[in-house]
Amino acid sequence: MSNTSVELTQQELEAELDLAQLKQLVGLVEYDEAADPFPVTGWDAITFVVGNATQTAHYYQSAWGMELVAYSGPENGQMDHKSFVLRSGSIRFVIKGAVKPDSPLIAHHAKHGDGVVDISLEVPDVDKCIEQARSAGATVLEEPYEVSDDHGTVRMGAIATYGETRHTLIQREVDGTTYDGPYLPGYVAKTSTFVKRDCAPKRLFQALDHIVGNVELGKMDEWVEFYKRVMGFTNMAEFVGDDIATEYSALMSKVVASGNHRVKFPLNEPAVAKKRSQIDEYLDFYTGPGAQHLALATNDILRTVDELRKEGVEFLSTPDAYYDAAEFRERVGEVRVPIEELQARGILVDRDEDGYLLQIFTKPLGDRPTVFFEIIERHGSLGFGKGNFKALFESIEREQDKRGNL
Ligand code: TYF
Ligand code: FE
Repeated sequence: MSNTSVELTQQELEAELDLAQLKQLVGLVEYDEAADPFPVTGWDAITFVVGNATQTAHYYQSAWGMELVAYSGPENGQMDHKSFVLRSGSIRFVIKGAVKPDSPLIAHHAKHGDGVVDISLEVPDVDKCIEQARSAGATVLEEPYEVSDDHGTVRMGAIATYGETRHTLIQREVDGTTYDGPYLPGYVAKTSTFVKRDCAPKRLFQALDHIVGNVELGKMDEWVEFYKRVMGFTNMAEFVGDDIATEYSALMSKVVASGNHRVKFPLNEPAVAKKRSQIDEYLDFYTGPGAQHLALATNDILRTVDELRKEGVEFLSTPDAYYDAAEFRERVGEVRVPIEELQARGILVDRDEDGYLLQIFTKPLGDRPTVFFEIIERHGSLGFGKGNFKALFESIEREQDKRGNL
């Protein structure tokens, strides 16, 4: 563990986050970057294709307190679709929706509904990453290329991952100069016309912790191997194995992470159990593998949940029995707020040898039972809430039942 100088992404710097804060928020670890075959600086952007980007961009501002920072669309010569770039802390969401009736986004949306099309990563050397990916057998969707505007030059490439999801790799420093535009060439800076009481962005979440991928039955290990072989990721200890799978969760899960754990990808596959797996339900409604949930990191989960609920965001419920269970208080020990405050909001707690975490899950965000968010507040724990899997999966299954799942 030699390298302590984990680089900050441009977005993290702009969000005024330092390494100590990030370490707490998303559980960073030190690692030997020199030996990394596919160095990743961090998340660059998460791109969603939706049925109505104009309204979805409004929702992320009004309900989720995000800030509009950039735009591309017919008004600036990009006729195919509208694309809104939103920020909260160090995370950037790009929301795209078709304008032209023959936009390729239409077919994508017809097939998958609202969902994540691109998990873009910032890398220091895009050519090195694409070469590594190719030699490890990955599908290269875009060879390295450059785009420029008045703000400078960005170098990009793209590889395929599960389903129709891609990883665009973005190098923002080219020949010693860092691109200083609002997002990418082709986008113009845009601030919101959305006026909210005091107008200040709420920053309800500060960073992205992990993105979970759902893959088909029997494919989880292949995708774990993909991330290890292609991107040099390593396994994290947490997993859901056979035992839990058949008992109540109907899924299997393993986690891979980039060297410093900035980027973490749990991967789920369905398991055969009493009821149809929540992962099968996802695969049916998304029409294949895709991103299932994004975990948004906050340092004040009580405020985040209160603000979101005030705006009508719905969360999965947690029965009182979860907090009343005899072993509960013993298991979780001392946390920074009274348990009653957590219970009043349905926030889950888990503790492991490194510390604890607080987490809560929204209901599906769109019309299909596919993509949802998790809100997570870490206090030392590097896990994913293993101790909550039972309560969480039961809650998900209650929602499935309401949707008529067998
Ligand atoms: O990311 C995780 O592993 C936790 C638990 O369908 C989880 O957030 C796992 C699978 C799932 C929902 C949540
Ligand atoms: Fe999660």
